[in-house]
Amino acid sequence: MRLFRHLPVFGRPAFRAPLAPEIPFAVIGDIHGCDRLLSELISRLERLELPPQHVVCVGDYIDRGDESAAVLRRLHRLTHEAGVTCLLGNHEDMLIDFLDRPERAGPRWLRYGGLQTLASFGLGPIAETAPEEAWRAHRNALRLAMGEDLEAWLRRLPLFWRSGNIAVVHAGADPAVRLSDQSRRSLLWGHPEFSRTARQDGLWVIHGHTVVERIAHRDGRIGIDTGAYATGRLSAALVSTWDVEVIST
Ligand SMILES: [Mn+2]
Repeated sequence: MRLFRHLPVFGRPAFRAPLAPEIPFAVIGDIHGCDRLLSELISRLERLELPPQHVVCVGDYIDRGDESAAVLRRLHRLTHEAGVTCLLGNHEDMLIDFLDRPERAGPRWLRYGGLQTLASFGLGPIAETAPEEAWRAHRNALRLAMGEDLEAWLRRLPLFWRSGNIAVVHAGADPAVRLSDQSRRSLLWGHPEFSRTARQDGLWVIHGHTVVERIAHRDGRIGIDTGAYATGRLSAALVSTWDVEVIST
């Protein structure tokens, strides 16, 4: 993706809100193995008359859809260029956990769609009840198929990104806690108070993880996961001062 150097104002806003980013940016929602949708959305962002200066992906690149390996490789490539940040999602966290302790983390990962990710890297299925050696063999095969660079990149993904009065996180945040003090669990899996209580510090939170029918704002929260895997609709929120515009596949 080329480096964007344009002024803000993308087009007609989906809604207006007192957002004050340092630069205009785009946030891409949960991809879940839908590489063709990701490719289409990125092309559309690049073709905008005034493209965003930065692109943030909220995590959950893998599982459920069939093209997880292709999504990871595309995002890995993109982050070598300026202006793209990929956050860690709970699904990537489960993959890393699987690499670290396959017999413990593997069965749970399968229940979250891990088989599709294994298949996308050319690995056959494995049963939740498989013996420890089988889990370790599968881990070794996945590690080989991924390659060192991709694994190292995954392990370095940040938990949040911030610009001005806006934070981008995967799932949510504890409204009573500063962004820099959030627990890993709140950011990756959400917090029970997140959807119930407005923050008092003026920080806006853009997030994925929970599927929404329409991208809107409520009490300082903007959810952008439009359920690409099930709906075919992958969305980007284009954020500039006071404006959010939405582009969906
Ligand atoms: Mn998630």
